[in-house]
Amino acid sequence: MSDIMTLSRYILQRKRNYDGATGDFTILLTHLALAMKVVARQVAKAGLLDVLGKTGDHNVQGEQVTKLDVIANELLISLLNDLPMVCAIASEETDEMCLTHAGRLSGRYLVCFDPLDGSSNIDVNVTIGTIFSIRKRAEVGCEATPEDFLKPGSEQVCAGYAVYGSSTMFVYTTGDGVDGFTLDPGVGEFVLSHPDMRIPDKVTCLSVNSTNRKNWYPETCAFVDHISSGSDPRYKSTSSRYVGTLVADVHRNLLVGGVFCYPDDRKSRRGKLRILYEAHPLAFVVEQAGGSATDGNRRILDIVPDDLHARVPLILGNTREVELYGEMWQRAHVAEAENADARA
Ligand code: AHM
Ligand code: MG
Repeated sequence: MSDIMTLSRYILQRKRNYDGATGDFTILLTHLALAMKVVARQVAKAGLLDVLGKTGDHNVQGEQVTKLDVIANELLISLLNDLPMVCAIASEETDEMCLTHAGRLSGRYLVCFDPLDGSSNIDVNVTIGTIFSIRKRAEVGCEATPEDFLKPGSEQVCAGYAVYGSSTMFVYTTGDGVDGFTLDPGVGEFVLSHPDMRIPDKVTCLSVNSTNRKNWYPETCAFVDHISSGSDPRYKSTSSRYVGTLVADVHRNLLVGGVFCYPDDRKSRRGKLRILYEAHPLAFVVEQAGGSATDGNRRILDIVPDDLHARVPLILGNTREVELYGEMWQRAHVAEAENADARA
């Protein structure tokens, strides 16, 4: 191997092309990547932690054995806490926003994350991941407030994720395409393996939890039936794939083409997935890879959350299918309004 493009080299090279760069963003992103390397190491030992955990709540070194999502959350918070460019953190695992020690007054960046996405898969050794999103606040010199986070997804300056699968990958965008890096465990570095990722224009996978069908609204039934019926040649080789880890489903669909769908339904009226920690960052990545994301009626990146933990219906992947879902949503809502008029 005569050359190796590590994540840090790559970020530094990009920085040279950007006037006015202070290096703050480079430091922030490399710390996030470091956190994900540490989480990957913990994930690799997950079964072992569990075995040790069963002997009591302490491992052989006398350390407390904690659940992996708590470990990942605490690790990310502690690394970001010491960075002077980060003023505040919002995590899916934490009720309130948290001001950092080092940057609470002067830091420009706000960071959101889902420390371990796919929690139900942790104990069964199935792919899980970490999702992150970075925003810049308008003013520095004062403490950030939760309102600083409650902005449209189009204001993110960077978003990405790590997937802890057969290998660990780190994928991110700063609004100029999407690049993917694979962790080389021997070197301990993320190495550029998937430059300029683009979602292929074919629907290899449809990812939806079909057991929720009993609660679905008509647009979701119509959409899934259209793709599954086999009548449209575009979906001849489409297959159902659902990991139950959002980031794993989205990552796979980004590589092979497909659409992920976690709609609102009669049981979860606002959907299940969180805007700040899941929908905004993954919509940013998917759009930058040539795809789209909607809640049925609105582009995900235009949605302004009304709460740090607000949820949203999420349909994302190939643009054609995301638009098709939007058309079915419109049709279903027009029909519903006509029925209501007829009854009045
Ligand atoms: P989590 O962040 O607590 O793991 O929950 C979100 C997860 C997503 O990763 C996944 O797409 C979804 O929940 C699966 O939900 P369900 O089991 O209802 O299909
Ligand atoms: Mg999640």
